[in-house]
Amino acid sequence: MAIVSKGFHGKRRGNDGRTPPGQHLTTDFPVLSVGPTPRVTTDRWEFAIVTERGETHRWNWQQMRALPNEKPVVDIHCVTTWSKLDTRWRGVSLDTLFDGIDTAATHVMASSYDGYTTNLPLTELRGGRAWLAFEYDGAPLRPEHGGPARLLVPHLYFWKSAKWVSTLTLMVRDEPGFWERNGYHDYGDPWQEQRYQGD
Ligand SMILES: Nc1nc2c(c(=O)[nH]1)N[C@H]1C(S)=C(S)[C@@H](COP(=O)(O)O)O[C@H]1N2
Ligand SMILES: [Mo]
Repeated sequence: MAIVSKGFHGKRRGNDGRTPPGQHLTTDFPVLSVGPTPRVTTDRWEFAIVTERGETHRWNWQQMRALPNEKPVVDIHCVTTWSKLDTRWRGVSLDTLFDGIDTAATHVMASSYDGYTTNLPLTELRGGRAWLAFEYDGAPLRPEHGGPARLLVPHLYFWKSAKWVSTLTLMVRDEPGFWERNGYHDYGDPWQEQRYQGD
């Protein structure tokens, strides 16, 4: 009897082990935005982390760009079922931005220049797994993809990666963001298929 692994002739999607259940791979880069692209220029750009006590830590573009940055190569997964492998970014690790900020918070609300919000547990933004990304594929991040800078949290569904992010608000309890109030999952792990509340 020939030894042929079942997976070899199978038509299962995601049999590369990198495509979460219910996802298919794409090579293009779809744009998904709730509203129009806000035009934010780097001379007006500002990013802030606000603690649960209301203390605000601010960076303008030059200050943010003076921080050490990294070049993550990561897989991204959109809840609308596309996944894209080996996407290349450049950005500041959120560990660097949170460094020296004293907080007892458990959750974070990310808010963006277009009014978009999304909630995440603080631990998901730490440990070298999340970035404030300002380059994609060797070029400045294009406005439709969140430029000048967006959150990049690739281990969660891509709606958690807020484009045009302006503020991270530290919270001592969880609160739903825009899509989460509209039925999307609070956590959003693509490997657990946490698409909707209750998944
Ligand atoms: N500010 C903002 N961030 C956002 C969105 C948005 O509408 N506004 N859409 C989210 C969704 S649902 C996805 S899938 C990704 C899409 O990112 P892309 O347009 O770069 O592919 O951005 C996320 N971040
Ligand atoms: Mo999405």
